[in-house]
Amino acid sequence: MAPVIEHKPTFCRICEPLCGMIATVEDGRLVALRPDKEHPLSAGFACQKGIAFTEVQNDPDRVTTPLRRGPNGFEPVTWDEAMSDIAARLSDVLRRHGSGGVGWYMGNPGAFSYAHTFAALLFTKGLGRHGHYFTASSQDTNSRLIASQLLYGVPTSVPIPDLTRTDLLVLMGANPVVSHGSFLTAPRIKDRMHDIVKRGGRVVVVDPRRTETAVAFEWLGIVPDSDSYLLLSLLQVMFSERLVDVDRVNRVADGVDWLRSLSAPFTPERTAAQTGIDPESVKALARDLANTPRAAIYGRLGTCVGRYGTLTTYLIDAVNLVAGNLDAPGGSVFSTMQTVGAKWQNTMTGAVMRRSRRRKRSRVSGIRSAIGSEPAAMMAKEMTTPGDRQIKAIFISAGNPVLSVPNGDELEAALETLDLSVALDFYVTETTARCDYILPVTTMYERDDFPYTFQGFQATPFRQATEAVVAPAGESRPEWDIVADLATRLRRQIPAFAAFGAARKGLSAFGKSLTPRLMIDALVRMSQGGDRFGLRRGGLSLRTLTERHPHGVVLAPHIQTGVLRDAVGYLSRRVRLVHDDIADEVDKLSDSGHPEGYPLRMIGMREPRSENSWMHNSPLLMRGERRHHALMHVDDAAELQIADGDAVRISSPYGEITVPITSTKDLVVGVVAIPHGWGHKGTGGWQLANRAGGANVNRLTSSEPDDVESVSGMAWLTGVPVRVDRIDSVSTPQEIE
Ligand SMILES: Nc1nc2c(c(=O)[nH]1)N[C@H]1C(S)=C(S)[C@@H](COP(=O)(O)OP(=O)(O)OC[C@H]3O[C@@H](n4cnc5c(=O)[nH]c(N)nc54)[C@H](O)[C@@H]3O)O[C@H]1N2
Ligand SMILES: Nc1nc2c(c(=O)[nH]1)N[C@H]1C(S)=C(S)[C@@H](COP(=O)(O)OP(=O)(O)OC[C@H]3O[C@@H](n4cnc5c(=O)[nH]c(N)nc54)[C@H](O)[C@@H]3O)O[C@H]1N2
Ligand code: SF4
Ligand SMILES: [Mo]
Repeated sequence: MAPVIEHKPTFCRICEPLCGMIATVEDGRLVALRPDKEHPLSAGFACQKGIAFTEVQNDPDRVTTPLRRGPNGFEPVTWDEAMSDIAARLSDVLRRHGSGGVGWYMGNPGAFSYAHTFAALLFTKGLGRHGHYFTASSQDTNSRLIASQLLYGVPTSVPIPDLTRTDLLVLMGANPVVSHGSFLTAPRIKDRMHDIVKRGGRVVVVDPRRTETAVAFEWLGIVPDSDSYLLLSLLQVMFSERLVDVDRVNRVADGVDWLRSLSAPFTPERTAAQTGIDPESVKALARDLANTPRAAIYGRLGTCVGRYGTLTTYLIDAVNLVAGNLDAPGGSVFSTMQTVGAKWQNTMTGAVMRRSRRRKRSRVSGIRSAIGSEPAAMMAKEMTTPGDRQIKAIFISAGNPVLSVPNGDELEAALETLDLSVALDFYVTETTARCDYILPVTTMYERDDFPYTFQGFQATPFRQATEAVVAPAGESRPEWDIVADLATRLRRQIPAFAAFGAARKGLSAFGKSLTPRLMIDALVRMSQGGDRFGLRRGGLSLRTLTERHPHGVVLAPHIQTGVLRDAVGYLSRRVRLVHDDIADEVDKLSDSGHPEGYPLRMIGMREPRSENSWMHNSPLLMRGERRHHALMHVDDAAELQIADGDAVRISSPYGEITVPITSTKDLVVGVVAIPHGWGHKGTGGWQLANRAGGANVNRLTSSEPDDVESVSGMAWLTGVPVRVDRIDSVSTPQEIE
């Protein structure tokens, strides 16, 4: 019989542009992915990772049955065996330690599945008040979210550059040519940036590395972790040269004078020593930002993961505000879903989040909760530090924290001390290999989806939803189903789960099941373009989206501006600039010394053919014997007599790794760039990844409470002091100390 071949429009959920894809499905099996030419925004673009996902989907190393770890390694078990043992052991932990004995870590791919996000929340909130919740965000975005909470009263109001209209885009600590944009959903982002130049505008990249983005546009090199100094100087120049329309700013914000005094000491002449940027360039940039009618400054990972991530992010927004670019066309804008009642939702969310921050602190570090989560850098210590709320059972979904969180070795060891550890993943990784169970989950093409998390970051208002394009492989299950199963098994013990079970039962009498899909459908219907449950003919619902707009639909050519009052969650509806946290961070700037013996600074580097740690098993992406390597400036390499390809030892005060060096002129002198997500070492089942190996850069980063950014609990991942030694000349670690 001839095979049945179908071509199904859907979209990629590896990274944030969510490029349109056509999935070729042959007899129910995904055999190819190609870019969707009919997608209004990605218009026939997809990157190598997106195409290579077929290899993940059909990977022979993929886990498709539940695995239990025994004395001889992992062995397959039935779902029922796995779930009843997990439920029994979890019950036991709950009985003995309460909800404070349980933790959940949700990694980055979790954010791309609305049902997964709901599942993790249902579980941790349902268990009780004392549970521990960690996410990849404390290595990624929490400083951004907390800066928003301070300024606008609500963490989810995050301004993005108005990419399609701006004439001056200043990128700080972002490399969208490789990352494809983050906290900024804009397919073909490189083309959109070239459009800026084509219409006579500029793109300026402030980065310690002359990145792929900087090469294509203008580069302003900066010393790692010194962005706060640069931003304070930009403010200082704007105020002192009277480039600020103070009345206009006063109309929307409280504390402009405070901000002026805060920045006053930081003249460009004073901060040049820290940033390495000459004062004239700083002044020119300040003038351009203030005088260009459509200008925006945008920061991302590089500005979020330094020692002052919240301060830096706050200052980015402050510069946008003071320069007159916040909430203005072509400036830094709020891309909202325009949901009915959003203003009051922001007020409520803001109040809840601020309350949770006042009340909840990380047990080990004392750091306040950030959007309901704790710093993942503390996860290992939460497992090993005795006392009330010590973690005894952990669930890890869509994450590889052994490679992604500071001090992976510590976490690896801590996992072995637990009473129960369960991974929801489709690979045996450096992390899941340390768990008692691996529960096989569906991939993105095996589930329906609506990219809820990214709606607020759309550079062009857009909606797309998808049904699953293939059935789950083997015995894989969606995360939601796994959590719902567990909740049912624990319903006698946990009141919230009993209520959840009752609600599910009640709804099933009406032929409906209680799923997150119901909520997402309601959201689509009540937001921009939605059908308002039938009140607006031709409007959108999840069903009409997938049926009538399989390639997605653009809702408006541009983001609406003039929405600041609604984006603000404070009842005053005004931006709040005055914060003790910010003043304290500015005070700390001056005592940020550099430990002796570590003259260089480490930064991260994303690669076009990696996605954090989890795509190194794809032959397409690993072709050409790809290996892990670090970049160093030619002058630094010459001084240390390091030749290209030499393996070197890189040490920080916290640990050391060995990695080959490639020298380059595209770095600020004194900087070493090292990609993360490597360090596959054979504990996992991904054979190709293991052969490629590499080093875990998070051996160089610190999980000490004092090294975590104190306002938002962010891991400190950039600007870490390091030294580089030739292998033949390395002294022993004791001598280094
Ligand atoms: N190909 C690929 N794409 C990805 C990913 C991937 O692993 N591979 N990961 C995805 C994820 S999870 C995320 S969060 C996004 C991140 O998206 P981006 O933030 O755009 O990506 P990064 O490459 O991490 O960019 C950070 C930049 O900051 C610079 N930098 C480091 N320290 C400093 C500093 O102190 N100051 C300044 N000004 N710059 C600094 C680095 O040199 C780097 O160029 O990318 C996503 N896209
Ligand atoms: N030094 C340093 N460390 C970093 C960074 C850095 O730049 N430098 N970047 C940080 C950032 S921005 C991030 S986001 C984190 C990422 O950190 P993590 O999210 O902890 O790790 P990932 O490598 O993204 O691993 C994702 C895991 O999810 C699995 N997976 C993929 N899709 C699904 C799915 O649909 N469901 C489930 N259940 N599992 C799935 C994969 O197999 C893999 O095991 O790393 C952070 N760590
Ligand atoms: S850029 Fe990101 S979303 Fe687009 S195809 Fe590549 S991995 Fe997928
Ligand atoms: Mo990330």
